[in-house]
Amino acid sequence: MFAVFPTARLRPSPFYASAVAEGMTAASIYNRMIMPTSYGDPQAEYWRLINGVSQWDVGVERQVQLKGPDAGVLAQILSPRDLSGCKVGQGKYVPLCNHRGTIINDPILLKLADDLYWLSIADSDIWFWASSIAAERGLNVEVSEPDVSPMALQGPKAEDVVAHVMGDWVRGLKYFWFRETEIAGIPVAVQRSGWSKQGGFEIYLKDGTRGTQLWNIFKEAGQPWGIGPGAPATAERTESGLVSVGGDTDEATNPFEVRLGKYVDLDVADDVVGIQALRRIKAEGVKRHQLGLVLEGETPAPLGFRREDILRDGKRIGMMTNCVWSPRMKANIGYALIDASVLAGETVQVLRDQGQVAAKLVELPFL
Ligand code: THG
Repeated sequence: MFAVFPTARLRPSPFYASAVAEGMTAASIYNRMIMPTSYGDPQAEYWRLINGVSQWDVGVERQVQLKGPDAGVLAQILSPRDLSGCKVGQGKYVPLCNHRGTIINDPILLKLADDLYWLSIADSDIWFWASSIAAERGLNVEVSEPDVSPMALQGPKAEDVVAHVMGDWVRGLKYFWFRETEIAGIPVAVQRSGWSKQGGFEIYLKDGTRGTQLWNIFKEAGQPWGIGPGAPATAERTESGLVSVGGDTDEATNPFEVRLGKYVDLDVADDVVGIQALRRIKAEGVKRHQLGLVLEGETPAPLGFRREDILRDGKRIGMMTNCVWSPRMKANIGYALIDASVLAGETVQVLRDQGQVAAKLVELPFL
């Protein structure tokens, strides 16, 4: 039995009661909210995501809403990715940087209307950031955190379940595109997205009083496909090469170092936060890069509370930022953030609590 004490300050998600009813056994804190991370059977949860369909309470992915005549201007000022081609109904993955070019969050941006955007954020306080920058730049835009909470359905059978509930039109949604609609009178936005590479959708609930009802609609509809509860899965996301900002990044990591350079357009306007630093970093040459690590050993040995140093020929070249047992690769795998001169194919040593462990550097994604 797991006990936490939801309070107004810890902001339980609208799906919190459902997560408890499903037998949640572990949780983490994300955006100062409770994020369920396990329901007691990590093996079953992993294989359900790989082979079936998994239902996640990801209400912690808060929305920062930009509303008003300058909403689009603010979105572009916050993001070093060129947003000029973004259409209403489209989402885009937009790493956000500070003025030094350090990555501070990696939201999905949803364009709901020409004057209405959501930033569906990872774990940092972008509401404060966006409202400060809007005020300092004198923009005509209201920044708020609306009552919107995503629930994810992930896995190869997610599309069948979501189509069964919402209609076959969802099969035609392109990646990160979404539609606002209702189900049983509950206002939602349905997007093809989610923090896995197994395919799936996110249902953004727009009325926090109806979380249990929405959860149960999908839980019941998913029975023929063997739906069950799950959570963003460290093993799957690592195998798939997804970045966890704040986990795989530190206080100095820029997007180029963690394979997010393709979401940076160096010719956006000079007033975009961080763009001048990013141009300088690119011109001077990026000093670190991110590769995969396949560690020796046949027993699961996940990363503990701290990142672990990586050595080559006895010299520190960087750190291992995550590590997890991969059920499909049958090895401990992780990410290395290391000197850009050290390349895939080389063997390095990771300084673990149990001693030095040899690891091979490989290109990401693993699978
Ligand atoms: N869903 C929603 N909000 C979120 C997340 C989510 N906010 C926080 C966090 N996750 C943001 N991080 C990511 C990281 C990667 C992806 C999505 C959200 C992703 N990336 C694909 C990839 O890297 O292959 C595709 C990116 C692209 O090329 O456009 O899907 O999960 N609502």
